[in-house]
Amino acid sequence: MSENPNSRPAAVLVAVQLPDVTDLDHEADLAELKRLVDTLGYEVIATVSQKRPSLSPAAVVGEGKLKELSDLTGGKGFVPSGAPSKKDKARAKRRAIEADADEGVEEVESDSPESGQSSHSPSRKATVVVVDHEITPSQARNLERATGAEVLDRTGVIVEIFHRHARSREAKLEVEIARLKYVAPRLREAGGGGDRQRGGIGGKGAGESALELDRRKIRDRIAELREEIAAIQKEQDHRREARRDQQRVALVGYTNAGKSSLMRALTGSEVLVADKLFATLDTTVRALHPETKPRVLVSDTVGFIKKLPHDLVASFRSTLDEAREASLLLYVADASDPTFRGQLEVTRSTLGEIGAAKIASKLLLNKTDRLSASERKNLAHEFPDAILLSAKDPADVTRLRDFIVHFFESQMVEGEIFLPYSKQQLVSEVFENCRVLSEDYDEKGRKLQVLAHPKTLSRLSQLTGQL
Ligand SMILES: Nc1nc2c(ncn2[C@@H]2O[C@H](COP(=O)(O)OP(=O)(O)OP(=O)(O)O)[C@@H](O)[C@H]2O)c(=O)[nH]1
Ligand SMILES: [Mg+2]
Repeated sequence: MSENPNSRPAAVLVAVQLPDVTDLDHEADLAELKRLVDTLGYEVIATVSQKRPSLSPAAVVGEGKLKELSDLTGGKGFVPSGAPSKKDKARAKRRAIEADADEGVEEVESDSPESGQSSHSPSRKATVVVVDHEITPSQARNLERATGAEVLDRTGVIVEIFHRHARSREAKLEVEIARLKYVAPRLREAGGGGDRQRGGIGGKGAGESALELDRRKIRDRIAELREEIAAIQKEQDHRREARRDQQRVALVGYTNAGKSSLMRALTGSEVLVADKLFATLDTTVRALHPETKPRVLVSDTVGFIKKLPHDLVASFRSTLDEAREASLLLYVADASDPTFRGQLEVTRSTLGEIGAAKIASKLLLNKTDRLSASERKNLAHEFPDAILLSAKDPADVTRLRDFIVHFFESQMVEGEIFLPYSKQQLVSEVFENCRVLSEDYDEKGRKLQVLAHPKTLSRLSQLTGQL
């Protein structure tokens, strides 16, 4: 699809540093946006940043900065008065997201741009402007008209990455809903302006009805998608129901922290590991390997990020259910990232929002192979309860596995299950869900001394008719 696979479209980042944001946080935000934009397949050639008490309602940055920005894109540098021209509209419509360039993206070093300045390579003009805030449709349109470039905000970038990375049917459907929700309000304003221009004073009604039609189509499509998702989720609910009292642990955390790498190491599965943001959008559940008796199921989940739009989080229901229903949450953090403490906060608050804050958890400070011995020592001191590890170190993974196994063992209780000869078909169920310590037979049936989770014991007792 891309015209020239060797040249990635050039993008410029735009950000306002609000009064309550420190220089360090501002730079970290921009570095993260740069990674997001890079994951999307653009090359960031410049950053325009400005300190302001609030976003300019017209075009995010002030007039002077807007001019500076437009020099980088080859635009007019101001918002022309009057309705947008046909050319403007065509440009605005053309999504600069055709390039399917999400393969082979290299890691971006975070050469954070300096606050309040712009850095640029004069060799080529940017065709995309990415704003590090959620902006209104009219701000987006004004920026588009002043710069002549495609304008995306942070949410738009994340939605597009999700769109590219979704693999399972459910993830694809969920992303389509998020995209439609994101596009719908923008359609309202972009379409409104154009229609008024075309129809003159009397044409407004006709224009709006065309718009209404679009909005109705979007609503219908969303309803259709929701139905399809509901059917898929019903199936998943059945599957989850079957796993209900199995021992479950979920890997949760910021995007790129190393959740999938740990999933691979713990379960021997071939889940996707990539140095991209939001590599994983589908939930995977696998048994801890080598297998334990009873089995422990490990789930890999979608990563979190700062300023992740709420409905986008909520849409990943199955991944969140995995976290909510786990008995143990492993909070994975990339300890080699200087901003990991802030990332951990995002993880904690997002999990809090979905009602998973009370679940037993363990902090895993990952990627310690990238740290010096003294950095590791300081971290161990700062986080005395955490496990410091590297997903790449088999000895560390074994330690983690031991921790998981012990966690579940400590919850198990000893009990007795009596299986009458008429219920021998349940024997495999018992062996799958319990650790059998001893067996005895009498004339009525089989007596098993087991170690199991209390919930499992009571369910099995019900099945065998002892309760
Ligand atoms: N050096 C080092 N790199 C690691 C470690 N763990 C993961 N990585 C690398 O970090 C990058 C991200 O790893 P993933 O396992 O895909 O991260 P994730 O948390 O699943 O990320 P998302 O699915 O995008 O949310 C990959 O390039 C991994 O190879 C580690 O312990 N040490
Ligand atoms: Mg992953």
